[in-house]
Amino acid sequence: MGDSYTVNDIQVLKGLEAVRKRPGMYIGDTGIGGLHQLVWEIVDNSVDEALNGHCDTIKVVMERDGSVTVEDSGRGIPIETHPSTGKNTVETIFCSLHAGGKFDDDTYKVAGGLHGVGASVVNALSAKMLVRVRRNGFLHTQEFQRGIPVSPLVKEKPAHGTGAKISFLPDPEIFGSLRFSTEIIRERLEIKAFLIAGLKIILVDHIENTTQTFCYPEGIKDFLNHIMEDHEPVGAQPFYCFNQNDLRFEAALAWTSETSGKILSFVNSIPTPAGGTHENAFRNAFTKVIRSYIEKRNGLPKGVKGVSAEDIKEGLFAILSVYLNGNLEFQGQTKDRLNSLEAQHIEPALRAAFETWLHQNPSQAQAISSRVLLSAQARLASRAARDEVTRKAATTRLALPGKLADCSLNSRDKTELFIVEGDSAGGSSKQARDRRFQAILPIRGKILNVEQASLEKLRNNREITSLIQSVGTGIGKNFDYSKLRYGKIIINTDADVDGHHISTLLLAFFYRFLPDLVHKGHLYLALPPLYRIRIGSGKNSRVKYVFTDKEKEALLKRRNIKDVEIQRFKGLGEMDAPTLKSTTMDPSSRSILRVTVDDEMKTHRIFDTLMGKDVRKRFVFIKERSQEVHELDI
Ligand code: 28F
Repeated sequence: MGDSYTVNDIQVLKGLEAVRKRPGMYIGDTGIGGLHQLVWEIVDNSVDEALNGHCDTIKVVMERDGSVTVEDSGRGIPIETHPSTGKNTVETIFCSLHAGGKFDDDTYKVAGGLHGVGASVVNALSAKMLVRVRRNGFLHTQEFQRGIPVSPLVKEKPAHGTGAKISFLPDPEIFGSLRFSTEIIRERLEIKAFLIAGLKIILVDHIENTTQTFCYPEGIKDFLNHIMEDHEPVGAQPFYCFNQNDLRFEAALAWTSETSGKILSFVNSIPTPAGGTHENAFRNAFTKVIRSYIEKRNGLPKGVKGVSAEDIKEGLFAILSVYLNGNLEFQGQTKDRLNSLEAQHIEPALRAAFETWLHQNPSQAQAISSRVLLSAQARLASRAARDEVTRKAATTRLALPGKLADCSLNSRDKTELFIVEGDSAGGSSKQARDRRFQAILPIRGKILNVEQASLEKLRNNREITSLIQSVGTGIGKNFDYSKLRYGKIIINTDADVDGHHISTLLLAFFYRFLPDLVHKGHLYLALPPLYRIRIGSGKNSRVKYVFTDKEKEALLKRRNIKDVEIQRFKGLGEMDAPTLKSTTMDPSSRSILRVTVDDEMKTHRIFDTLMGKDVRKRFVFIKERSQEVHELDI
């Protein structure tokens, strides 16, 4: 910097300071997610060049020193003095926070990321950054530290071609973890390569010494094939359409005969896992076209009144990629739901394209409409079964299930229902409870997996009916919150694998059929200990309860004690009443966790994965999550 500060310099410093003070506001968090956000911001600038047809190759290198280098074959960042700052354009882009909108709305038709402030945010949060630009026949470089230039823009040796190359080292003062994940970066880069047909993306990892190249000449058609893996499309041939005019978008989709499916949507090549306006418009378009096709051609089968958006979704695999010009608006806790209204305008174009395609491909159209009618019929059958379960529970409501040991108090805000596994745990819980406000319902064995079971099966499941009766509210359209009989519903299962499985099944049941109780915070998990450890003997002995093997090992190692007695609880039934009381039942000493739903979509997906039919998916999930589960903190 020069020796006199201008108003501009002060503004720049203030901007960067704001980023360093509240990094979360700009990149979400300062953990693994925020760390990787830095890479996305820089890569997205290269991707913007590619999206606008100026770049065919992007290379991302994970360096041994923890820095990342991103290089593109675009036009290179302009180096001339920028009229609004009086500085060169590189410095302007990398140091001014509020010079958003890519400075000039005409330069870029579409842009992703933080609307042009991405580069300065990454710079502010990097201990070091080196920018290299090939342009006008020369290499130009400039260096920064924590967002502040430490060199001028230097014109170096002559260089062929054009492009930008940026290396940055995330600042350890800001980030908790500095370890980039090849897998996370790979996944994101592969998606970019799928979304921009023909773009070549190379990922080099100098830590593991691996190089991977992604290039998909058929773009989202290749992407659809990839996510469908070994799923057979109904009607053999996927539908594909694109629009290059005012509103740029592309879609590829196919139905399978299975019930699972996957819709992946993107805006300006950024994933929108929670959907939003574009995805809704997409669903509407296909629902309307298929609905009118069925009504015109076949007519609806007996008993089926109409085709819903849900029916269309069943077995559907789809990629939707939309590009918008203006500022993108996102919604939701994790900002991954698109909220921009312009995206709705894809609906008429999608409808027209799909309609034409159906008329030109009658055999495909026939296969797809049969497939959709099948889900409509299945939906009606399960609705009928669900209503019957509710009716049964509702009519016998006055007679509470025989297995329920009810409490004497009636007031809902003081009472608690403990759901325990098996008669033996039921027996000891009855001894340990305070019968004035604590009720016990023993459940036998594993209750039905509600994600997989047809609703027909639910109806005949005794455990489920007695659960619904005890809770009192009814389910489905008969749900009545005012009839809730207990303020806390506490799931108390053994601390072993079977116990975890049963509590997961119960959680899934509540989440799917009594979601209001979960949202309103009535559901709890008790955490029974796995071991009792008595340290010392006689009068001076102390007792500690521990919840995991890891915790036990840690305790024994830390204390380095000789005189210990360890008791492992095989189940709640084996615990004596005082132990059970103090660890999971007595409000003054127990450990219980309230079940909350942070992110609806995520929870939805987690249950799908845990309880759904795809065993492989379930395995991956459990493997990936197991570490988190061990670290569960109370
Ligand atoms: C490794 C990361 O950041 N690549 C980029 C360009 C190209 C242009 C540009 C970037 C111009 C006036 C803002 C070139 N020629 N890779 C990158 N490549 N930025 S960032 O322009 C920025 C605007 O203010 C570019 C003509 N127009 C644009």
